[in-house]
Amino acid sequence: MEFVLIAIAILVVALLAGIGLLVGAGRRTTRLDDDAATGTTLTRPRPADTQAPPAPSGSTASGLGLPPETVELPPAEPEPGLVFETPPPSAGRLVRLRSRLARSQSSLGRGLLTVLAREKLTEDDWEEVEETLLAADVGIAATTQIVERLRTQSMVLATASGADLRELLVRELTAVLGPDLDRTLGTERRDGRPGVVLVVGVNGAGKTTTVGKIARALVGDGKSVVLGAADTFRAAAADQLETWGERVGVLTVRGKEGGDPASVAFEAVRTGTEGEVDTVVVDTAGRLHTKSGLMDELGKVKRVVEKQAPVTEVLLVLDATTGQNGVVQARVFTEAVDVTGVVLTKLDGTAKGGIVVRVQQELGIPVKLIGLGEGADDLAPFEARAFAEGLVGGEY
Ligand SMILES: Nc1nc2c(ncn2[C@@H]2O[C@H](COP(=O)(O)OP(=O)(O)OP(=O)(O)O)[C@@H](O)[C@H]2O)c(=O)[nH]1
Ligand SMILES: [Mg+2]
Repeated sequence: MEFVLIAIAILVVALLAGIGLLVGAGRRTTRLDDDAATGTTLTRPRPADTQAPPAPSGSTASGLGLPPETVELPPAEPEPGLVFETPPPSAGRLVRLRSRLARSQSSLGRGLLTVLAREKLTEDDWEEVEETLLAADVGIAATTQIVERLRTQSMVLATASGADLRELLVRELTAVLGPDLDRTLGTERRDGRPGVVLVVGVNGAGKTTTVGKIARALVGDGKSVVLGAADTFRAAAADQLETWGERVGVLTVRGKEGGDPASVAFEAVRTGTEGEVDTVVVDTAGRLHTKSGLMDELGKVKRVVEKQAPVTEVLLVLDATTGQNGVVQARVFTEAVDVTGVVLTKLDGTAKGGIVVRVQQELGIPVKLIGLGEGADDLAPFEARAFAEGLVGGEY
């Protein structure tokens, strides 16, 4: 009799668990991981087969009381009726997007070309050239270099056609943009571990948007990606990131609002390592709940992540419209974490495209990516020549 009762109890429990899993599979995202200590949840778009809930990851398994096993990320398939977007590859994007630098063009390109086209250049004209470059935030050192080089070519300038002048200017601007700097993004797997990209910057600079855009570009280049929502300052930040991920079928690891950012980052990298993805991209906060300094916290996030895998790229996101202020902020970040590349966002909204030159010269760090709009694919790998062409404007 006892055995019969036990058997019935087991049946009832199994039935309830089965119903629970089916209901769970109907949600917008599937919850794979619930780590009580960190409150980390792992979500990704629900697999198409609703009858078979996704295989739990190692951490999930321990959360559910199942034996740990290797993480096998469920196949990335959209919910019925939804189609994952296929973003364009990253190569050649700047050439396509360079006209977005139109505001810079109108002040810098047109301004300079008008002066240089004058028949005989006077001291006043050269001063005007200098002022135009400074107004575009090119910085004193580079401005001096450009003006000096143009002056030595004034004989050539006197007879040059419009197209020749434009070419000359593009060449001089390219030269101060550091055409030979190594701008390779550290996103590749190394020694059996994913590339880890940490994205830092002040509040509102465009970090989350940039992480989302990077994920799309990587997917467009055929890479597998996991996102870490280590901005736990507000829950909406993780939602924002998750939405970016879901559109292209990328998994987001997130934590509780106010939780420990380092744990979320750690968990994201662990998931990426076990799932053998190419790249883990970690978004961080520009503000904190706790009194501990943001810089201390970022340092901690990096140290904790490195227990799993080396951080292969630290990207500092700077809002191009903030000018000198942005450069000052940037120094603080470079002291806290070893920044390896700069992302300049909102270059579509400023006439000060020359800020790229200043940032590179004053920080000694290459600009690797630029944001040229709010659209999902408005992020481009930086290329000196294409950027100079964008600044000068005209037909190419
Ligand atoms: N025009 C333009 N807007 C951008 C660009 N990059 C980001 N933005 C906008 O900037 C705003 C802030 O972007 P977020 O990505 O939320 O900034 P964040 O650094 O994550 O901000 P916090 O999480 O609050 O620290 C959003 O409205 C973005 O759409 C860009 O390249 N061009
Ligand atoms: Mg953000």
